[in-house]
Amino acid sequence: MKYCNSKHICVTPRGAGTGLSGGALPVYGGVVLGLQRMNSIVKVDTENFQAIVEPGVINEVLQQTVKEYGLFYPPDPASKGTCFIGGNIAHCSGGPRALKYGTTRDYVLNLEVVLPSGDIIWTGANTLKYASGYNLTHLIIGSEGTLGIVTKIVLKLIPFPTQNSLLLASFASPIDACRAVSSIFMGGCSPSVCEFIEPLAFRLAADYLQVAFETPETVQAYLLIEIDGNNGELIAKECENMYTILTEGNCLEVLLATTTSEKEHLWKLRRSMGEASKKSTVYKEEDTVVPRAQLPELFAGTKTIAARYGLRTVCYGHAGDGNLHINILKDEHSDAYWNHEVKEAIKEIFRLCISLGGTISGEHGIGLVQKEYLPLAVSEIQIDLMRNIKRCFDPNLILNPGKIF
Ligand code: 2HG
Ligand code: ZN
Repeated sequence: MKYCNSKHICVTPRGAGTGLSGGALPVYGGVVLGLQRMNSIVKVDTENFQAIVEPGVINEVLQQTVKEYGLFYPPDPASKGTCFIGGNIAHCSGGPRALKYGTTRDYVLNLEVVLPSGDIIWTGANTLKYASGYNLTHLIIGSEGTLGIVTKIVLKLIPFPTQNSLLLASFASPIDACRAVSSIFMGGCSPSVCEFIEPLAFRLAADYLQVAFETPETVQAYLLIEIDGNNGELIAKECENMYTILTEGNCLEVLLATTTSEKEHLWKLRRSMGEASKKSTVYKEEDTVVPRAQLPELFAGTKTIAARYGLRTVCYGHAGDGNLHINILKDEHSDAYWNHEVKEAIKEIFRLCISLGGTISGEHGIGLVQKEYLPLAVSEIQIDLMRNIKRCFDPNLILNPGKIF
């Protein structure tokens, strides 16, 4: 870093490259700094419930390692079998279980960071509480590799929840499904996962995985809901309450996955929906997020806008967080249409999302592909503050240039 900084050579840090906003692309050339070889789990501290890892550790490898000690690292992006912890820090990654357990930000205590100058700092302390000046740890989390390169991560762990139930509720109306999401919480339930899924997403995933998954014509939306904990009776009681709420919310049927293989089958389908969409056609994936009671309006408005532009979309995502992934499918549209008119459709969807109290990215970040839309969501003053913070960390602007703003 010292050399590149002195020579004004761009450096783009890169983890596993599973990011969805082009954040690890070296758009100005220079050096791509691969972190895959910094892949050791330095320590699992079973007394303090902490893990110290390097950025190139795969998310699921960490989860499986700490599970052997009865501990849990909850953040579970769909790409958890491939993505690195370092990339999860860069984007403050979420995933289905963020609903109950929070996102990456909620588990990071301290970071060793190499600054563009080559100086090495720790941003916090290995403590569960921190109020010793500005929180530089949280400033680095979500900075998409533009402020510093994370070389060690101290994570908080929690006890592993030993039991869970997985429900699949089907609805004739996607609006009813979206409405049921806030009813579930207002009815006193606190699921660990509450995913909204359109049937097309299941069909694409089933084709991609070459497995069977029937989506009857009558079903126009699903909710995939998990309830977890350590007390089977309490979980069963909450499932009954959930069943009552879903039935009152016009659901057609509620299936309970009881065996591990049934649960794994559903999760495999859910987690491959992004890849399946990509495999079926060129697509633009959006990561809109609104207060969850506004999901019905976001979904309905999106479909109206897409129809007006003749665009097919497939929607799924973390409904409990109000975080809806809208995958816009290119299909047979021309490149010209795809690169111009479709951007107008995206702006309309983002304006709708913001008008509902939301913003343009809940977990995938801005990177390269959402940069042009950021001013829709944040003010010029906010962007100026971000620019000044960037200049403070990286006065020569060599680190991951061209991203976010
Ligand atoms: C998911 O929730 C990921 O599946 C990826 O955030 C979403 O690729 C996508 O659209
Ligand atoms: Zn997601």
